[in-house]
Amino acid sequence: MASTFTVMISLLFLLSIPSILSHPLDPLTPLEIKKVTGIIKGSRVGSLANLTFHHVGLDEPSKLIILSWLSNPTKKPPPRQAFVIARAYEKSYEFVVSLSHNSIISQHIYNGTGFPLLNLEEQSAAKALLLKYPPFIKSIKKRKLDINDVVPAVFTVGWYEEKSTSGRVVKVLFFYKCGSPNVWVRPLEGIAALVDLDKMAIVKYSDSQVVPLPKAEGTEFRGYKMRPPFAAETKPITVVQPHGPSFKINGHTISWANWNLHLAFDVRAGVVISLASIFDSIEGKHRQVLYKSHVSELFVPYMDPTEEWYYRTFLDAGEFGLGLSAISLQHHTDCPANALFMDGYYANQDGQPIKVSNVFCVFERYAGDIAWRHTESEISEEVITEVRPEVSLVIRMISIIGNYDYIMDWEFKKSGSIKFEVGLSGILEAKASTYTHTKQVKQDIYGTLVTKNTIAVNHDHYITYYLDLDIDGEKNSFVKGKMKTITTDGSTPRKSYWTMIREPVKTELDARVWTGKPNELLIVNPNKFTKIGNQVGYQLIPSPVAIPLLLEDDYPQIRGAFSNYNVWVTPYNRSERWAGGLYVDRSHGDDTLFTWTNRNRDIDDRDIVLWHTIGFHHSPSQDEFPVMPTLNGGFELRPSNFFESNPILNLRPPKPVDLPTCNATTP
Ligand SMILES: *[C@@H]1O[C@H](CO)[C@@H](O)[C@H](O)[C@H]1NC(C)=O
Ligand SMILES: *[C@@H]1O[C@H](CO)[C@@H](O)[C@H](O)[C@H]1NC(C)=O
Ligand SMILES: *[C@@H]1O[C@H](CO)[C@@H](O)[C@H](O)[C@H]1NC(C)=O
Ligand SMILES: *[C@@H]1O[C@H](CO)[C@@H](O)[C@H](O)[C@H]1NC(C)=O
Ligand SMILES: [Cu+2]
Repeated sequence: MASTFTVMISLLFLLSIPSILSHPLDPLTPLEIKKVTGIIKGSRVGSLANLTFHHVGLDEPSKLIILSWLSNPTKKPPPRQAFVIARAYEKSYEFVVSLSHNSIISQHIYNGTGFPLLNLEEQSAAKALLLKYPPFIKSIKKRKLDINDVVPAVFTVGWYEEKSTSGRVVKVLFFYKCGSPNVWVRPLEGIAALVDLDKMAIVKYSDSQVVPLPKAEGTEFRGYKMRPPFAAETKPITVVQPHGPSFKINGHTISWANWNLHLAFDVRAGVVISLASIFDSIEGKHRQVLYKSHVSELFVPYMDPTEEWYYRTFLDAGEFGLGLSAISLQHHTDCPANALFMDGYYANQDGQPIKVSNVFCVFERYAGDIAWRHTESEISEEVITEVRPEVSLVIRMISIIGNYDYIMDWEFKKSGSIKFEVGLSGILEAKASTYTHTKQVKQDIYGTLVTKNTIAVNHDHYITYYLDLDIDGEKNSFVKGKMKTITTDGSTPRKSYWTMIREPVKTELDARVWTGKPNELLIVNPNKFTKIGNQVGYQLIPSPVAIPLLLEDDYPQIRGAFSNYNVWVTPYNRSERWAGGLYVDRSHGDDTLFTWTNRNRDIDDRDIVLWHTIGFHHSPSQDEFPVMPTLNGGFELRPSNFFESNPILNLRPPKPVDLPTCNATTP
């Protein structure tokens, strides 16, 4: 009794005293998650049915409210609200809950196409169902395998205008762990089950063929199991900051060098960066750059059209959640020795807060790179050399979507650049096959034979970023600079040169771009110029580019239509955040960046959002087996006439650091 009482007192205390560190964009705290789901469970629909929670997150105050609060942050922060998607009676319920009034502000049933994020508990339940299913047990016996070594996994199935299976169904597929933890390269090809998640029932089961199980040998990846000869080793290396890091984390606000930003965890997007502003020493104040940015969707279509594989066309952010799939980062390996860590919280199926410790790391990167330099040797009296080392701030999260590991970095530079980088690692999605040598292959195998009996299937990764830039204010414009070859009139020995023709883009459809062509893409503030008259802006330096190769009317491409172009610009709209739609699982592609922009709205001199998709066409190779060395790609947002001159010109040369272990000795 006494302990319950104390807990209650402390809960009340925590709830009633606003933390001095709280910021209106902070993610829901564990207490807030409990409170929100408790209110919903106590409501009429909650008391009649067993609601399952699929999305519990902050319902952000409007931009207007945030900006007005920012102008005077000592003011009381705006009231906190949560946005929730729950399932009951095979329907998706949307709730907006007020945390200050402990009440449901709005509630309605979503009746459009598609379903919310899959929660982890229902995936486990679907898998457990199969392990007790007599026909499946029979299939395993038939193959002379041990059911205790079977590892089931849940796969989303997309949408193909099916008449028969309209519900919230997933496939359960099977893998084998005896002899190696590398289950993804050892599929029990030919066995598949279709499970209805709402009914939690097997609706279809098939055991169509027996394909040899790929051998365990050569698939191991655990360090302690490795035997010589080992790969070449290098001597120990680390980053040492004897005076500690140069950044400060205050709640969720991070300040470092000339940058200020807010970092939040979201169950769907993972990392959400807001209110990134940079100090301008000439203007003597912080200037707005990025109102909000996060990964909006991750589209991974596989290229095997056969019965057992055709449906594998994942929309990972909206189906599995990049935050929900994020792991606790390891000190010294996932992040360098000088990293600090932050935790994240999400709501499980029952609405209980679940902690993911060390879900983000924040560190200063110094990898021996150069921020700027010049050696002047034309002046005869002296040789001048000025060099400024590059030290940047990195925020990292790693999501594990089944077999793949996505390492996502946000890097802030003192020069004003922001780099967005993705590293792909993990295990290739493999198909078991009878082939043991490429000589036997006489037809399309939809991938690469990476070892005997194992085909790594061709696929793409498209990562779409939501980039709400607010360059010195909300009203911005998108400018396309076309580089044009000009033929001279013969008055000069040169026959040609290129010039830049910059044009503001007025509407959404004209803003769609393929970045393969030599273009300069700018978000500018059309109402602000430098002292000498250039328009203040930021440039998108795109990369890497992957042009979709599927037909535009193919079902996966309709659902992933946001990859039809790799640059889009839309007018800011609070409800347009998820490029594949809010309800992505089994969606029909009727709520995508593609459908929104077809309205061809005005985007000139207003609050606009830039969307950029980076892509990888992945035709696997043996070098990526049994674990894939990281493949990196990313893009940069770089100041373009944003500052009057190089903002780090007056960065003082670094003082020599004298640390006992840091001097390289010349042999
Ligand atoms: C809700 O869950 C409880 C406990 O698991 C169960 O006994 C009850 O039948 C469920 N109610 C409904 C409406 O599904
Ligand atoms: C779906 O909801 C909308 C708006 O709430 C309503 O106008 C429409 O009739 C509903 N459609 C169905 C099929 O229930
Ligand atoms: C905002 O976006 C939603 C979803 O696309 C749309 O229904 C609504 O009309 C949009 N609002 C405006 C003002 O464009
Ligand atoms: C490391 O190098 C610095 C600069 O060359 C020198 O002053 C210092 O004595 C060296 N320290 C050690 C431990 O060798
Ligand atoms: Cu890949």
